[in-house]
Amino acid sequence: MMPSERLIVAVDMTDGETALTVAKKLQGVPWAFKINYPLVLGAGPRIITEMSGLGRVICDFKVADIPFTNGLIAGEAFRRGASGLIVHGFTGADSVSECVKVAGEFGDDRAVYVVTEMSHPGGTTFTQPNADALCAMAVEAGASGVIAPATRPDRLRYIRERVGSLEILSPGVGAQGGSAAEAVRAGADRIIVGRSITGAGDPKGAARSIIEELETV
Ligand code: OMP
Repeated sequence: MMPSERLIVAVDMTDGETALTVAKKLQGVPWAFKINYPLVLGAGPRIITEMSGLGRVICDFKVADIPFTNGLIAGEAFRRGASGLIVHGFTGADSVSECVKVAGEFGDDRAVYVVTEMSHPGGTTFTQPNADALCAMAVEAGASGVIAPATRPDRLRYIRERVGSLEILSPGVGAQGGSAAEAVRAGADRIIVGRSITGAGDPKGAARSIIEELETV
C-alpha cells in the first residue's frame, strides 16, 4: 500500500463551507475523508454527497441501534455517497450484520468498520475489556474492518492478532498523542488524523509530512 493510501483525514467541524474549503486544499492527498455528526448536523446531510465529490467519504456515525434503525441509517449514508460507515459493535451481531447487509446492497466497494477499543482515556473503561468479543463479532458479521487505538500500540498489536486480515483504521495520531509510524508498525492499515491536519496553518503540508513519516515504515 502506498503511504498516502494509509491516511484518512477526519474533518471534524460544523461549518460546511469551511469543511469543503479544507477538503479542496487536501484533495488527492489522503485516501479518504472521515466526517461525523458535527459536520452533518451543522451543514445538513447533503454535505455527505458534496464531500464525496472531493474524495472517498467515511461516515463516522458510530451507528448503535436495533437492526431496523441501523439499516435505515446505513442506507441514508451510502445512498448519499459514503464509501464507508463506522458502527458500534456493543449493540450485537444482528445490528452490525444489518449494516453489512445494507452496505452490500450498494456494492462490494462499500465498507463497514466496527469500533473495538476506543482511543481516548475512557476507552479503557468499557471498550478495552470487551475488545476480544468485539473483534470476534466484527469478523463473524463480515465487517470490512475495525477501529483500534493508535494511542495504545500494544493494544493495536493485540487487536491485529484477533481480526486476522480485516482492515484496521487507527485514530488517535497527533492531537491524542499517538504516532502514525508506530501505529502502522503495530498493525494498522490506515490511520485517522483530524486536528493536527485540519487545524494546521497549511493542512496539505501537515498531511504530506505525515505521509513522509509513513514512508519510513
Ligand atoms: P483527532 O484526535 O483530531 O486526530 O481526531 C480523531 C478522529 O477519530 C475523530 O474524528 C474521532 O471522532 C475519531 N475517533 C477517535 O478519535 N477515537 C476512536 O476510538 C474512534 C474514532 C473513530 O471512530 O473514528
